[in-house]
Amino acid sequence: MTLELYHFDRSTAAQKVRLVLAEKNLDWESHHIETNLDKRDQHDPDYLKINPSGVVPTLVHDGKVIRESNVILEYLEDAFPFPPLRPEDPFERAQMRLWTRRIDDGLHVDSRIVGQCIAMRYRFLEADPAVVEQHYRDMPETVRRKNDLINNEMGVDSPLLPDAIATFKSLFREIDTTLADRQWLVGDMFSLADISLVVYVNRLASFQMAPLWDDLERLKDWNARIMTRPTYITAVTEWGDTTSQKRVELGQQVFPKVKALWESA
Ligand SMILES: N[C@@H](CCC(=O)N[C@@H](CS)C(=O)NCC(=O)O)C(=O)O
Repeated sequence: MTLELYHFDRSTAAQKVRLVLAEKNLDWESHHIETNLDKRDQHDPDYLKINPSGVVPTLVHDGKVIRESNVILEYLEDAFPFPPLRPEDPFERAQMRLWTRRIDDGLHVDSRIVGQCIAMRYRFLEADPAVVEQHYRDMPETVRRKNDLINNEMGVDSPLLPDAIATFKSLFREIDTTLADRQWLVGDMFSLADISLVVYVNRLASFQMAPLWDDLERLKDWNARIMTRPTYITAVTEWGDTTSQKRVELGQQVFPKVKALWESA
């Protein structure tokens, strides 16, 4: 049996797949796809054959290609059921899927909007314009391209940012409320719901935004519980910290503006 993962170290979508692989103690072969502007491996014609959207992650199990991180998580659960990360009870399973689909319903796009407006845009502003132009010409996903072009130009004044911040605020409050009488998001088990969402909390924190949810004690405890799991350390922390010095500085600079958006959301 072989499992191969095409992934990028700091990608949220890849982090959650690596977390599941670690929880299930599965061996896998790494194909590191450098998605930065210097390399742009995600647009390599050979990679596009297995992932036409030009994004990571992609899982290959005994030659079978599976893409879309939420689909990959459920696939791993079906193919390798132990230890389980999905509740047995049909109602709880439905609750778990309501949490995970939030990501595809907009959270992932919103996370990119926030990241691009606060920090990532500088990579594009500082790069050779010909390389940037080629990058966006090669990018298969139209929404991603259109959003980036607005966000690269406007930064924290982007018209897309207020709604993205509002999505995070309401999600984080909902997580905090849900945790009032339980340790994990669904039932009494650590599940794909917890794994999928925690990476977004930490992504926003890497942009120095954690003071925004300082009042959400249960969310903070839940986050800390997951971050101290040995699997989080091997699957996320050891693959590299997203909090570069530049990201810290940029996050601190725009914090007041983002805070105002959070407060008015
Ligand atoms: N819906 C996809 C989204 C994957 C995605 O957006 N991956 C990002 C990294 S988190 C990526 O590959 N970005 C490369 C790019 O935008 O060019 C999934 O969940 O697998």
